[in-house]
Amino acid sequence: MLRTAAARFLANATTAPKPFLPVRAFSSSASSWMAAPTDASEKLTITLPESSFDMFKADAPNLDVEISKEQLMDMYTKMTTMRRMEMAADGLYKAKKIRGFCHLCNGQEAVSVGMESAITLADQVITAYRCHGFTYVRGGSIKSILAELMGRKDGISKGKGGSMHMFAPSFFGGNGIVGAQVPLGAGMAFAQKYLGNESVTFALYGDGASNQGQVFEAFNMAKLWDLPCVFVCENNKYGMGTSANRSSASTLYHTRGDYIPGIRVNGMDVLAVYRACQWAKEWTTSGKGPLVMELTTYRYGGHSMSDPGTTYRTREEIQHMRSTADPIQGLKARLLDLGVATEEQLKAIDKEARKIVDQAVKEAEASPEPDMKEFYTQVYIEGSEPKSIRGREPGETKYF
Ligand SMILES: Cc1ncc(C[n+]2csc(CCOP(=O)(O)OP(=O)(O)O)c2C)c(N)n1
Ligand SMILES: [Mg+2]
Repeated sequence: MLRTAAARFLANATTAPKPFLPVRAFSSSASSWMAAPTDASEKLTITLPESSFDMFKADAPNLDVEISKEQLMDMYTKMTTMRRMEMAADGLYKAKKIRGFCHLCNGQEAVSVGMESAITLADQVITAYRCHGFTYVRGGSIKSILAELMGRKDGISKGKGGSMHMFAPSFFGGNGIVGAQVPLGAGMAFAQKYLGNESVTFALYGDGASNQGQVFEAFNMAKLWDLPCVFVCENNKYGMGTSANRSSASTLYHTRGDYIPGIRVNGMDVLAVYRACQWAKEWTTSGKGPLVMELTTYRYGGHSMSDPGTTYRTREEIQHMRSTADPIQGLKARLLDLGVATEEQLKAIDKEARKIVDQAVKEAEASPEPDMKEFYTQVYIEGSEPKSIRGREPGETKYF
């Protein structure tokens, strides 16, 4: 039951462009909220606003979310820590310690956190370049993410991948080619079905990828074979400098699977994302075939750090979204309204998140650059290398 501040906040969040997100277990040191006098495992029922979902060829999920205080606090902790991590990356980039591409997920935290809360590591996730948050919720450490961004040995891809190429258990990246991960996701779902695993693949793509031919080829195969695949369009209203309205003849992304049922979800509300992903998992693993899920969200920054993000949208719009639809503030209002946590407890979590991230920054910076011989590892499966890899000039050719 939503009351006062949370109700007002979420009402605002749904008048403007809609978005959302979820979370999973966190590192032990951030558990100061556990001191709360209430039973952390006790389940609450929270009824989502009706505007949380728009449906296409399917009935809406039940709006009642059954969730424990522990889960709610975990979501808050993860979103707060993720925001802090991305703010640290922003600073490191501006200090020129991170070079090249860097795609931050500030504003979109409810997507990865809500989804992760609804699934397990038996389920699989694959996304595009905006992957730091997913890497974190799927089990990558903050140090390994920041070290990867700085090209250090302790990076999650040994410092050889950078912002777009991070992987974790049941998380298949981190893909830099627009749309390429969508058919890969369908293939991953095919493997799940073929092996008889009762699990689902969430394949994410942006509004900027949604008109690609390969997306529709993947839809077709997934429906022909009724694969347990949820195609998730993260609609943050803009691509790399172009608004969705200018690049898509239809921005009803949840309907664009045609013969595949769809759901549009408020992607700025972590609980709506959580509920939608639970529903989508039940749907796909019960043999009903694929779904298209649109998560309406908003990125506070540009496409990447080199895009100021203010040439194709106004500063006022960004400010409006921050002040009326922020996913962390939305969850905070709910937690306070429901009496799940006090202002002090939430402040303690914020403080702890800052401490954890500051420590991770220090450790990542202390990590050395990878050894030069790492250039040639993890390119081919050991034993299958060709005789040589051609360099830019003969002297640089590597002979195995
Ligand atoms: C095949 C291909 N074409 C073009 C690009 C350059 N490019 C990178 S991201 C992007 C658009 C991204 O838009 P969207 O999917 O909405 O992602 P967002 O930045 O909003 O998260 C483009 C055109 C690319 N990486 N791959
Ligand atoms: Mg976009």
